[in-house]
Amino acid sequence: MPRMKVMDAVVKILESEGVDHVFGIPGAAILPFYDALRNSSRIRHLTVRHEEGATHAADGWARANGRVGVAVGTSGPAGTNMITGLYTCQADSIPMICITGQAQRAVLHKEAFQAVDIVDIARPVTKWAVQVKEAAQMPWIFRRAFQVAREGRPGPVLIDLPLDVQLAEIEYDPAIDEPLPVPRAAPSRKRIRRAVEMLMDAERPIIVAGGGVILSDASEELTALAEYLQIPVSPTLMARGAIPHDHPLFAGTVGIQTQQKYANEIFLESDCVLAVGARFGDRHTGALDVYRGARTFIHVDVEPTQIGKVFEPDLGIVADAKLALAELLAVACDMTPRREPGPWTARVAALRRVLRRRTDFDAVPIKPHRVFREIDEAFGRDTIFVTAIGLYQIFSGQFQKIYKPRHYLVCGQAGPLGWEVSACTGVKLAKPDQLVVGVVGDYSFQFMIEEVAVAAQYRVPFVLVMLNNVNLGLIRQAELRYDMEYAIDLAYDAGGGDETGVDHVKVMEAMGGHGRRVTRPEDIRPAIDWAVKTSEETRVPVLVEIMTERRANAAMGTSIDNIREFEPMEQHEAIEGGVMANAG
Ligand SMILES: Cc1ncc(C[n+]2csc(CCOP(=O)(O)OP(=O)(O)O)c2C)c(N)n1
Repeated sequence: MPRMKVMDAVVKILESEGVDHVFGIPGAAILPFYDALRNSSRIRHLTVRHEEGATHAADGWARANGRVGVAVGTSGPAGTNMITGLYTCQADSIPMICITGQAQRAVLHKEAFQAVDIVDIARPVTKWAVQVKEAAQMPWIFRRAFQVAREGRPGPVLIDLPLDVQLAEIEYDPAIDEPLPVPRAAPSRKRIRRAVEMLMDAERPIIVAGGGVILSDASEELTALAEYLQIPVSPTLMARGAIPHDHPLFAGTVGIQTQQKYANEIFLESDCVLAVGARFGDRHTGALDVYRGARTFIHVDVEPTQIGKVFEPDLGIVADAKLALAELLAVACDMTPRREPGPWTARVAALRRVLRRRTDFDAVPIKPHRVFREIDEAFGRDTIFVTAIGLYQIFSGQFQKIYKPRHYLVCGQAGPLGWEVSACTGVKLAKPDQLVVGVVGDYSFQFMIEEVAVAAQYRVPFVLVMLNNVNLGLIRQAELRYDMEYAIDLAYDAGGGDETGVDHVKVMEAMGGHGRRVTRPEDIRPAIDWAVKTSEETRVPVLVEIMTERRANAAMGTSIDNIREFEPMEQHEAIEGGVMANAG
C-alpha cells in the first residue's frame, strides 16, 4: 500500500465522491486539510466571509445537482457558525458534509484555545456527527459519511478533525478505494397492490408529491403514474417543478401560507390522498382535522419513522420515491387499462381556471403580486429560483410558476433569513449554464450581506430580485393573525423610521456587484432584463431592488379551509357568473 498524508487521502476521497467545489475559510486547526486541498486539480475552494455562508453555498450546490455538498471551517466558532446550515440541511433532507478542524486530542479537556465540543453541539442537527480519533479510520469515516448523507432520507454529517490526527500518515491506495454503495429501498409488492386498489376505488384521488420526489429524481415516474390513472398532482412547496405548472393534471400547492386557493379547494374535494416523499409539514396541512377530513391516506416515505409521525395513514409504504412510483405504475398497468380524463379531472381544471388571483396592479408603491407577474413573464422555464423565508417567499409560493424539478430551491422547514446569496452562489457553480435568480427580502439580504463579496470575487453571476418593503413584512402580518399591535410597531421600527431604509444598490456596488432600484411597476421588466444582461457580461451578482408597499397582505390562514383574504375583491379576478357556477 502506498503511504501518504492522511489529508491527501481525504482530498482524493472527496474527488472520487464527485466533489468539485468546497466552501470554507481556513484557521490554524484546519491547515493540514487546506494544504492537501491546494494540491487538488479537481476541487475549487471558495473562501467565504462567514461559515454559515459556506454551509448555505454547499447546500445550494447539493440541491441543484443532487450530490453531497461540502463546507469547511476551523475549530471553535467556525463550527458553531455552521450549526444553522446543518439544521437547514437536516430539515430539508439535503446531503451535506461539514468538515471542522479541532485542537489536538491531548488538550481537548483543558479548555484549550478554540476547542469546543462541536460534535455534541452538532449532534441534534445532523444525521451523524463524529470526531476522527485514529488516522487509520479516516478513509472509512469519510466514505461512511458520504454514504450516510445520501442513504435513506438524506441529510448532513459533521466530521471533526483534531489537528494531530490531520498530520498523520496512513496506508492508502486510491486505485482500490471507491464510494460505498447507497442502495435505494424497494417497496413491498403487496402494499403497492393495496395502494393501487385504494386509488382505483376512489372517486377523487389526488397525489401529494413532496420534496422526496425531487431528491430521488422521480418526476418522470410521478408524471407517468398520474397520467396513466388520471390523478391530479399537488406538489408541496419543496416539490415545485416535480410536475410542470402548465401540465393538465397540475393541481397547485396545498397549504396555509404558500398555497393556491384552487389547490386547497381541489384537496378539500378529494377522497383519497397518495402522499409520496412528503412529511405533512404544518405549513402544508394547517389544522389536521380539516386536512384529514374523511379522506383515506397512503403515505410513501423512504424513512420508516416518518410514517405515522404526524398522523396515522390508512396505508404506509417504506420505499424510495422513484422505485415506489415506478412500481405503482407497473402494478396499475397490470390491474387496469389506461384511464381517460373524466369528471374529476374536469373539475380540477375548472377550479384551476376560475380561482385565479389578480396580478395586474399598477399601484405605486408596487404591490408584490405585480412583482411576481413580472418575474413569471421575464424569466424562462429553465431559470432556477432560490428563495428563503419572509412575506416575499410566501408571495413567491403563491404566485410563481415553476416547470422543472430542482428549479425552485427553497429552505422550506428551517427558513433561515440570509440563505439566498450563498445558496445562489452554490447553485450557479453546480449549474453554470443556467440562469439563477434569488428572490429576497430586504432583511433576509441584510442577514448575510457579506457573501455578495464572495460571489463577486469568484465571478459567480446571478440575479437577485428584492422586494423591499423596508420592514419585517411577515412579522407585521402576524399582527393580522394574532391581533398583536406590537408586531406592527416592531416591524416598522425595523425600517429605522426611514422611508427607504438601507441603500442596497450601494451595498452591491461596495461588494463588487451591481444594482438598480425600481419604484414604478413599468420599470420592473427593463430592470430585470438589464440585470440578466449585466450579470452575464460582468460575471458578478446583480440586484434589482423593487420598492414595494409596506403593508402588503398575503392570503394566509390556520386551516386549508379558512385562508383569510384581506383584500378579497381586489385580489381576485372577477369571474363572470361567480366562481362555483363556473367551476362545475
Ligand atoms: C435567522 C432568522 N431569524 C429570524 C427569522 C424570523 N423572520 C421570519 S420572516 C422575518 C422578516 C423578514 O423580513 P424581510 O426579509 O424584509 O422579508 P418580508 O417578510 O418583509 O417580506 C423574520 C424576522 C428567521 N426566519 N430567520
